[in-house]
Amino acid sequence: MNKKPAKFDLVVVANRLPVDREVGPDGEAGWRQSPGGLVTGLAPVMKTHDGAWVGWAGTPDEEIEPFDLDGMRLVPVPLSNDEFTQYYEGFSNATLWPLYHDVIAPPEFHRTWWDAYLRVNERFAQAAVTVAAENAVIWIHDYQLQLVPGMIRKLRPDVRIGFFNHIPFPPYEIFAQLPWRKQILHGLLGADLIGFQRPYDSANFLRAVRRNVGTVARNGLVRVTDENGEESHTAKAQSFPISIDAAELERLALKPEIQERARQIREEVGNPEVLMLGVDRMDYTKGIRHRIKAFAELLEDGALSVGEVTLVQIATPSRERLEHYKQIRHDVELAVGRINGEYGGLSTQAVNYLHHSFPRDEMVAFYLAADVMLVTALRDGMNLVAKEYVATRVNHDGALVLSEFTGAADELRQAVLVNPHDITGLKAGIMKAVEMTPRESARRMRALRRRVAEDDVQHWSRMFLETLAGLRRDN
Ligand code: ADQ
Repeated sequence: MNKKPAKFDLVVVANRLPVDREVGPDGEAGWRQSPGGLVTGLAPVMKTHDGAWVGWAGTPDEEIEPFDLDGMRLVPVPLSNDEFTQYYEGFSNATLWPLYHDVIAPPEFHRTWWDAYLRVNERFAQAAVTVAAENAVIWIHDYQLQLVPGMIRKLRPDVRIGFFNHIPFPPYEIFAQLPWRKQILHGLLGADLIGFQRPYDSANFLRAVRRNVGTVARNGLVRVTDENGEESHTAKAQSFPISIDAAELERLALKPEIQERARQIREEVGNPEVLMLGVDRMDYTKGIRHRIKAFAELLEDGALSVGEVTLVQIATPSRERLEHYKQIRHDVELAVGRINGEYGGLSTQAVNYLHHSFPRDEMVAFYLAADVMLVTALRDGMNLVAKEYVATRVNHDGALVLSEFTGAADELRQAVLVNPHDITGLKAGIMKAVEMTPRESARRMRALRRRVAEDDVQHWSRMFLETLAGLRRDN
């Protein structure tokens, strides 16, 4: 009973649809928009542009008809159980994810995973062109779908194609390990505009293009040729650092009930002088172990003491069937157990560890409760947690300790920047944040907040789409 036309002017393609399944009070299953940053950034343009979103609904072996939600057409792409294992867990998260994050864990290369990646990318491309109107804009997201731009260009030369990579693009020496590096580059070069988080990522990509595809890249422009050597189009690579819905977070941070909840959280952990917070997906890229090690050494040295200081570490469950994820969870839980055994008391914990997901309001209450936010990723495309913390500090207090290896560090220069591999330096960074005077905190926080408020996620999606629309079409 859809009244909307079957063709759309703006089509977003991402591995996941921006919805979660929800069972209503009547016991009927329905859908609810999931609170991700991507949907926040795109919702306004989706509504004004007659937009469709193509993606997987989250359960393998399930066929779902397209449906409408909150002014968007949602177009589910099915995945079989084997495809979930090979395309998603395998090629996306056990090959590409570690390869693109500085090989912190060793990537695995399996030809059967690649075959599944190819097949699933083809399905996403087909689904996207089926709903794209003549001359539509198709915006593809992230490392799971790097072949889709090239596939769409072959099927539909009339559409404009944008691609945005949410994770880093690795230095060539690492990328070169990938047996299918040429296919990936050709896939990405199918786009008119290829967006990255940082100029560094974009430069890495252009270097890989120069080394493998042989086309000359200048000012981020690549003259792309087809299989017959004929000039096909110009692709542009550029950085567009993603951000958050800063105004919405600020609105939540000003709500009296959320401020009250922040006070309760402090009370629940024993009203320490300093509450330190870590918020991450449970992922080996996030540097959770390094952070806990630095904290343990500070307790050992007597620089900090339990009772005065506590660390709240929230780690969302993630990719739990993969070996390296089982390992990191095991390592973190062992380290937390050790510290608490060594330094905790009956009613005071050194580390308060929570392995769950929380609603948005509760996350904001945690940010408000924290005097020091610890973001110590070993490599991270951007890191939205750092920006979220800043956006909620409506009283201009608190200090952010931020890894140099996050995209966010390019913009958030007034944070206490650290190299998480250097445990001595990390300890010094944590102490600097703990001992920072209110005046110094306020000076830094004001500058950080200005940056996050100006460059929010709406600005990000507008910049990307305007740049895409403004590119000269020469084919
Ligand atoms: P992620 O690796 O998931 O994102 P991040 O950017 O920090 O990392 O985003 C995590 C999001 O999940 C944040 O919005 C945070 O509030 C939320 N979150 C974390 N723990 C939670 C919990 N326990 N309960 C509820 N919400 C929780 C990838 C890339 C990043 C890039 C983003 C966006 O790896 O580098 O910044 O995409 O492009």
